Amino acid sequence: NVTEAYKGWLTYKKITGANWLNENNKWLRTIVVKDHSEVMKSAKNELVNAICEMTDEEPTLANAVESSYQILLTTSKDNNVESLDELNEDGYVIQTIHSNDRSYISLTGKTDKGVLYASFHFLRLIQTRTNLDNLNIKENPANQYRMINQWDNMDGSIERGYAGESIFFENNKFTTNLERIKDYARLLSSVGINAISINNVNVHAVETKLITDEFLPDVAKVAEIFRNYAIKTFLSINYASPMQLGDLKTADPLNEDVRQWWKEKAKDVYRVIPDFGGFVVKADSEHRPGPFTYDRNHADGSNMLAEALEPFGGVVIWRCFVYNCMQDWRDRKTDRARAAYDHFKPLDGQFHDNVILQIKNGPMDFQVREANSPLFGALTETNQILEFQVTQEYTGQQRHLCYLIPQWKEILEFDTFAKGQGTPIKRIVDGSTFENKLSGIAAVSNIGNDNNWTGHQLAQANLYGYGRLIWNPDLSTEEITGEWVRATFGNDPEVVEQITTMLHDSWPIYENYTSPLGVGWMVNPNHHYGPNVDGYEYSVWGTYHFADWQGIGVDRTVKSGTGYTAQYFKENADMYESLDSCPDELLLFFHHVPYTHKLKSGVTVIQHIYNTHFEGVEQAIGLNERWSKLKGKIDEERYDNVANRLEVQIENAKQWRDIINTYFFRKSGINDEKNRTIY
Ligand code: GCW
Repeated sequence: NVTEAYKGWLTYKKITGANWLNENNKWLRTIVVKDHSEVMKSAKNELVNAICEMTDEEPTLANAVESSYQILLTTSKDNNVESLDELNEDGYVIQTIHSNDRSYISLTGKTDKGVLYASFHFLRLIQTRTNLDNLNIKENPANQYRMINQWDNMDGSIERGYAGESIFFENNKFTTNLERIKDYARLLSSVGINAISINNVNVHAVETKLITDEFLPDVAKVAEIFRNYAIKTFLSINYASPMQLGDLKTADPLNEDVRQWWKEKAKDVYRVIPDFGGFVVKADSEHRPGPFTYDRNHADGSNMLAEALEPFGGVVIWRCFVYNCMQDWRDRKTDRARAAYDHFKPLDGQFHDNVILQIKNGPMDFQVREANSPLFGALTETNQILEFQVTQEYTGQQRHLCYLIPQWKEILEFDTFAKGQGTPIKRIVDGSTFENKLSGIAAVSNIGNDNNWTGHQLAQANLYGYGRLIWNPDLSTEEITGEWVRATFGNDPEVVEQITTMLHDSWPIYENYTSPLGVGWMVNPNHHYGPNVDGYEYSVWGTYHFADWQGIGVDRTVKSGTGYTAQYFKENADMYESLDSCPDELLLFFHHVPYTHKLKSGVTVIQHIYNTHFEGVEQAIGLNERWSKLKGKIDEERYDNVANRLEVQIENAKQWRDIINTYFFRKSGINDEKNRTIY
């Protein structure tokens, strides 16, 4: 159903209201394309289709700039554009050029990829009604790898997917609906994504065979679609493949037969897909096989794969989500938060230069609030990329509204002090601080085959914003939101205002009625939806809050706890170690305190829990009221989708409120100062 819900931010709504069009239509009538690669064709097609939809006039195509008022797509230098030398591989310049004999708009890239990105940017300018007479824009992406990870299984299910089934696989085969994959490629490349891994990092039996002749031709077809949109394709692999696919008795990375097996395998893959990106690997993590079985470390494991891929220019993206998932809750010394650092910091400098470590933003697991991974800044000689989660596993599963751009911005801006003050995470993962050869950001996708891709219509903003933010981490949340809302819903000021503020308020609202003060979890085991305070309290996963009748929180200090705070550089270690300087929002992540402990905000911990949970529900109700003002201003499909989900959100928020408040009232015996209903 190619409705606006489906088109997302590539909704090229017909431009109504004559003003903008009268002034700017002159620029939109002819497109000159200078060379004819597939990527260039994608750019041209997007422009032609979009302009046609927006203006009702199909632009004509030409081979050279002959008259005035044309759009020129080119990678060549001979068109009066300055500053081309300042562009990197994916960069571009958009310029309205007024030369002696003619005026035209040039979309120039150093490569055809840049031209594609410029074209999408140019269309965004039209969607947001920018005057085109004097454009002068230069863009270089800050990050080299701008990646999406699908957690899709070949049976069609998606691990942590909340928007239907896979668009790639069904019934243990590849889909035949390649058109939908192409539309996904358009969405991704329109925000600058340049890499994708198409299968779940938990690689099960059938998916293990993706790197065999049985499936490689299908992978090649998908890779071709993505290639045309400047996106490289990767696969997640099973570390034990030599045993499961070959007839080896071991997957020991130092075993010669194993090494040879992977070298042959890499040849097979590159024979079919010469520009294949490489392997994504989840090893020794949550029961997945890995080098630990053979008493080898993660440098041994990843370097072995790196050697196999190296002749073809491939890379190994090796995840750092390695921790003991068979912990005993009675053991207070083992701390899951420490795990990634403890495993990988000692290996810094031992990885081949086509290995990239992929590090989750936090040391635990994509909670609504947690500390930032202390590995950022600690690895000085290792390629790395940061991993975000766009899919809302712990943030409402796309039934609740939770706009994550503000959270990601906070993370990227966090000062690690790795090279003294002014070493934010964004400058570590972009490779500039330690001059890494390979660097960037990846994230787990939130899409499935629901007509609107993301289940919750407004969750599209998280995918859009992710791409835009990692292209340029200096963009403000407001800029990103503004673009998305206008491109998606049009320029009606009331629509723009309501949706913008709803998005901006949504993460704090979700935090208010879920787990408090950075402690995390308190969700139902397995599916992770809905409140269950002790759901993970006595389990093996290392995810505890330690609430008793007197207090709550995880003591991660050096002085009396797990010593986790020492993994940070001194300024941050000191800040978190001390109760006085630890920020409120992370208090229970770092400290175990009595319920009567006074926060910097002036209220006690227990009163904070009560207040935020009552408030959170009221705020969720407020979101619904704001949305209802837009009835009639938005098409029904999108309006109803959000309205229905907001109803669910309110009911679930009440559930969260009452379970959390009741739990802590019963534990602590302390009354709510305002005597509100607690059960
Ligand atoms: O938090 C966990 C998720 C798993 C996921 C894992 C990971 C793909 O609950 O579903 O597995 O993270 O990131 O590997």
